[in-house]
Amino acid sequence: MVDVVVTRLRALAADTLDGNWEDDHTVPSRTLYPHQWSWDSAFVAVGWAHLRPDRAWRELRTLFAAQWADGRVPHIVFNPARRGGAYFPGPDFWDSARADGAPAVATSGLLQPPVHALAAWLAHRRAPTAQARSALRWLYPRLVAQQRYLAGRRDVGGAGLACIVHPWESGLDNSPAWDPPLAAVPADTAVLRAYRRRDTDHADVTHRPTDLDYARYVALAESYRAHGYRDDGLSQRHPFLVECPLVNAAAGAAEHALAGIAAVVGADPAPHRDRAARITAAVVDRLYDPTSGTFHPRDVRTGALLPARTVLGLLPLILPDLPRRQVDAIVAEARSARFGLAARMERPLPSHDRTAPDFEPVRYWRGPSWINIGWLLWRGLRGHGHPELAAGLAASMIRLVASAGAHEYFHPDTGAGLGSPRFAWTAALLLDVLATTDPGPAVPR
Ligand code: 9WN
Repeated sequence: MVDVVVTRLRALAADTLDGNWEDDHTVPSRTLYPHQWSWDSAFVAVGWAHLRPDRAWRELRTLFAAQWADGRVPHIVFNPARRGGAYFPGPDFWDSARADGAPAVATSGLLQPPVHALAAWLAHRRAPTAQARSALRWLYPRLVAQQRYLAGRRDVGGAGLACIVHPWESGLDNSPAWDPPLAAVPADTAVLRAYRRRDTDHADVTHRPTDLDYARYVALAESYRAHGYRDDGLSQRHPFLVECPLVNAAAGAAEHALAGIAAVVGADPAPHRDRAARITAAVVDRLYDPTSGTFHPRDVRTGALLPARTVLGLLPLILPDLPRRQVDAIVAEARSARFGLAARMERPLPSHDRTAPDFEPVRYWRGPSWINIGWLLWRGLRGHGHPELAAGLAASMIRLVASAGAHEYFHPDTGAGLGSPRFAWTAALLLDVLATTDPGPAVPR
């Protein structure tokens, strides 16, 4: 019976990925997100590696073909066949063609968490063929350039961590983590008279970021665009500068993955190990708060840690060399009533502290459960010797998709499917979880 469920889930995931495939990349969702997104592509490559490794490599090659001269990997690569008003902010808004070092294809000027080296490494481990080695040889210098950009131009705080200049760069756009620095961004919803949001054509308005959030997103993007997306002088002029635990933990995990990739392509792994150790030390030093016992983003403009206890605080667990003290602290935080992680989970993992007054169960990154976040934490738990908790989380994720489908996100109490119904990374990462897990009796029969 369980095998039947697993077979059905694999078919659903394969069908979802296939339905979102667009010749050389995968769209996150056919309705809401009709272009290529950066971290989505990395997660999707992990899934394609189980079905069609050729597509995993194609996906990553398409994304990195749009890398900027300075090494940044843009958070959106626009599909020229879909020009026009399919998504806001679209290519005309970003106007990348006018920026120095932008690629020929239209892109945004922002980045997203650098989970690509990890994805490439996992895809190679799943199918270590000649095709995979050749793709890794092509990707390696580009992945290194991506890391160099983060560690160089984006180290605005000067302490060895990358800064994000927009909440979209965290991937967790309207997380309560960003409320204090966003509140300091001058914006007026009247700006939205000049533009039209497209997200609310396809998704329930109560599930999405608010108009005030969007006004601030637009103001920040316009400010960065006005300076040609250059990073010099950010500390004097840019209104949002934050060191994010996820972006930096992903950068550290990327150096570990690059050490593995370097060995495959004949490069020296040692510098990657050194950089990984430095990033982990900086993440602990700058973002861990011994009083709260969890990680927080740091606002570089004020110097303060941002107080919300969101799921971002758990994600440094993906660092393989995270010290035991912080591993234990994250596990305690994850097991608390705030997140409810358990060997048998009663409810899905939320994206925000469910005991907080600003927890919102249906509004995007302010409470709902997301499979990519669960997958990252699941990997961290397995890597740090917590197989039972990892299995509990895996069973919870499998249950969500088995009962609601490959949705974009899920209600953190009821497990109901929310957002886009055929979402690429949900399908992709579910395949990875299924391939690594014995789902056991937790899967509904
Ligand atoms: C802005 C594509 C992306 C994800 C992000 C998610 C959402 C975009 C939006 O969709 O962001 O980048 O328009 O809301 O927050 O994590 O990569 O799936």
